[in-house]
Amino acid sequence: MVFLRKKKVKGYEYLYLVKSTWDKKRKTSRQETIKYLGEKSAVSRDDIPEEYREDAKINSFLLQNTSKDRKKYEQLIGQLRDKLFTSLTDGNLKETMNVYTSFVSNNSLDKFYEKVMTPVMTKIGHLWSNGELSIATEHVASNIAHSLVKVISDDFRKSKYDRGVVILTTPVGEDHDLGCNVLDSFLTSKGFTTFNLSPATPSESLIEFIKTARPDALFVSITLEDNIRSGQRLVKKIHNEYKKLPIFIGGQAFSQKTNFRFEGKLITDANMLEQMPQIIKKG
Ligand code: B12
Repeated sequence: MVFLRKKKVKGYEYLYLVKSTWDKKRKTSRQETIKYLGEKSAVSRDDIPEEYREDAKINSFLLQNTSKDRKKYEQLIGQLRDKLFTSLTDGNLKETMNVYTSFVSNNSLDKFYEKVMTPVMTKIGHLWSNGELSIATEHVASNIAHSLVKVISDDFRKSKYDRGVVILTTPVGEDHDLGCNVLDSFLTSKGFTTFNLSPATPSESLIEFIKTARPDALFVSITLEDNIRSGQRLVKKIHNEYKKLPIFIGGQAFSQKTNFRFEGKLITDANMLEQMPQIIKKG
């Protein structure tokens, strides 16, 4: 059984998705946090991992908690997405930075990436594929998005925490690397040391690199379905060389179909940044 638990800290309420299971031996129930969802008024259905979204209890809880605050929050997100869309397509890094700083003054970095930036990139992709946005404008927008993520990452790289080493890459053929850069910047903000080898690292180079970097985890990001095979080959080769290295695979390629076999852990929930440090720890 899953349910939402509230915790109050300094006047704010925070929500956690919790799983309760019956421990036969001890004859008591055991509770495990599946996901931290964030500040109550900001939590929406999208934050719930897909497999629990249809749970009646969770839905009714969310309905009850659709407060005025939530509506205000959704409006704010909408406005920020519009501003970000304009600043990215105008090629205006300064304004893009302003949108970012105004959001993170009250919200977390993962929410910025998941609720603001990634949906804006998706919109840009739609407009581009429908011929409503030129290739040139799409390139400008994507380059500014990369610059923003780089500024954010560089800022966090000064941190002295040492929570582990992570390598990130995409398989050969995959040029989309903003996903890797976003993961890189988020993990850096959480105190991980990252080596971002994206895009498209050949497996031989990666095998050599792992020898010296000695990572605690490897992340493989795949955007195009056509590159899943290349991803599977890459993961297989790495796994054969480093049996104990945890390998995580994810990205847009798995937004429609998810039944792919990898010699690693496939993560298909798109909104999972906040959980990553815990997932890496569990290996
Ligand atoms: C920018 C962009 C490009 C840029 C990429 C620049 C770069 N250096 O990255 C350029 C112009 C090069 C490009 C090229 C192409 N693109 Co393009 N591109 C995009 C666009 C607009 C944005 C992608 C993006 O950066 N998103 C933002 C990032 C942050 O999101 P994300 O990658 O999903 O990552 C998040 C999660 O998925 C997750 N995640 C990602 N990886 C991982 C890994 C793990 C382990 C985990 C746990 C989580 C995780 O975390 C991230 C944060 O939440 C998308 C539109 C869209 N829907 O996204 C199209 C899009 C992906 N492109 C598309 C296409 C068709 C192409 C081309 C084939 C076009 C062409 N004919 O040449 C080429 C292919 C190039 C190649 N070989 O890879 C299509 C793909 C359609 C499909 N489903 O197959 C899209 C969807 C556009 C569309 N609507 O048609 N593209």
